[in-house]
Amino acid sequence: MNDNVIPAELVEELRTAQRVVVLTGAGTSAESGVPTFRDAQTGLWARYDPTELATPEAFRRNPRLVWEWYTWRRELVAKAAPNPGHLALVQMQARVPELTLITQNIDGLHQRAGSQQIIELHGNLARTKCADNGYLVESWPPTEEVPPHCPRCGGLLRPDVVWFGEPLSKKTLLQAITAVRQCDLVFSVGTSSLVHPAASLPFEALEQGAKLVEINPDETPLTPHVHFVLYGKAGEILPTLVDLTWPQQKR
Ligand code: BJW
Repeated sequence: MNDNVIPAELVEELRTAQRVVVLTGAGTSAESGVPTFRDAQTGLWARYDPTELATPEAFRRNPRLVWEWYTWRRELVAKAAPNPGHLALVQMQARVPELTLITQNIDGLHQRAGSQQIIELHGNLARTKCADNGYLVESWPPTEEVPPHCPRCGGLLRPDVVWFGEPLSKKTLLQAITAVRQCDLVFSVGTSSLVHPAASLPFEALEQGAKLVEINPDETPLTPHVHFVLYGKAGEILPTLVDLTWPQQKR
């Protein structure tokens, strides 16, 4: 990523912004070795389409398969570390008066990098809940059953994530909408902008007069609507942008 690719106008927008929202997707964790949602899966999982596993129907049809897929992903994420993109967002948050990080990712890598004020739209892989009653479950007795059963009601356990066709938490979505409606600048980073309501958030900001920036190696449905497109990897562009914007405070 060449410094000249980042427009001076964007650097000025970021330097003077009071309220910034960063919306991240799976591409933000790609450089940590976590496959994006629509990338081909590897190994054992190569023959499964993630968009067909992340549904309540898939869980009803084959709870074991879905549980094991999430176990595999949990293990992958445990071995991964935050990348320079995650770390640059921590720096950005330290320098902007108010920065809200909204993530679609369930991997917890922003938290591990040190970001604060994170709105997790699609839940978190580290939490488990009862598929019947929604109780959050911290632990359960050792068992051979896959998935295990809820210690409170006997229902099946599942990850506390939001699958296709399931509503997002009202409170979480409201927090995200409020943040985008009040901000000056929105970054959409490493997301295909295909999945709603997350993909609608930058449009809410646009309606209120905010400037939009997209960071992605590829075009997305959002690209024609943004003020600045930075084609490339989040782990390269974000650190460069932070260094250009606050040059005296090099990391
Ligand atoms: C890089 C990079 C690098 C690579 N650097 N970039 C309105 C219109 C149309 C449809 C709908 C609508 N409203 C709702 C819907 C239906 C549906 C939906 O959006 N469907 C579309 C696919 C058409 N939405 C829902 O079902 C949502 N629920 C809902 O709306 O409920 C309403 C309701 C109300 C009342 C009762 C009942 C229902 C829920 C959506 C939940 C999404 N869940 C998942 C799974 C989470 C758990 C898990 O991870 O397993 O969330 S699906 C999956 O997609 C996951 C992701 O968070 C999400 C977004 O994917 P993301 O992050 O964009 O990843 P990718 O892989 O798509 O893209 C990666 C990008 O990175 C690419 O662009 C690369 O180029 C880029 N990249 N390397 C920067 N190094």
